[in-house]
Amino acid sequence: YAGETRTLIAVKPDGVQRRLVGQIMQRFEQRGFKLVGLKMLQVSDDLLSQHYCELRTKPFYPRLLHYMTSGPVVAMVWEGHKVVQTSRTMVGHTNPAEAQAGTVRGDFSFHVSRNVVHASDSLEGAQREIQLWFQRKELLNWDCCDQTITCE
Ligand code: DGT
Ligand code: DGI
Repeated sequence: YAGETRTLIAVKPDGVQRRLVGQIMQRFEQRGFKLVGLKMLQVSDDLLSQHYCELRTKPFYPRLLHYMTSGPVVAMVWEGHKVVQTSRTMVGHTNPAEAQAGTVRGDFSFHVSRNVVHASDSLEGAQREIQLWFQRKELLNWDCCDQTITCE
């Protein structure tokens, strides 16, 4: 299972403040994905400027930085078959007003400025973000006891 797809999921400060961490993690666990990295951190401006490099020129960028540094974030790396695209589906549309019920954003939020969770949006993005947020030694390779049950 080395080389299996991985993605970065982060519970943003509003999600931590609202005590949604457990419920969000539970959704990824029950879907069958494997947790390979987990930490709580106060995110730095430097990390965010790299993480959101494509949004640096947006009018809402200063507010986005302020929000993302307003409290702790819980960052995790999940592994599994097509985990990047499946977790985007689980997280829902960037704008919670357009997110389907049953998604994290569709169930727990209503405004784009406080959308509870981050999920990498492409394979390349996921690789870049995981390297940015986690050191190699913080990611664990381990055998999940159900991995021959949940997929071929
Ligand atoms: P504007 O000029 O007020 O229409 O909005 P922009 O283009 O300066 O900034 P943008 O793209 O963040 O805002 C789109 C709309 O969403 C805008 O009407 C105001 C609302 N909005 C976006 N982000 C936030 C936010 O963080 N807080 C609040 N209160 N409203 C926001
Ligand atoms: O990958 P996503 O988080 O779904 O979406 P993105 O990379 O386009 O945007 C990153 C974050 O920026 C998003 O989770 C919330 C914030 N954002 C996006 N559009 C707006 C915004 N924040 C505000 N305040 N206003 C926006 O229009």
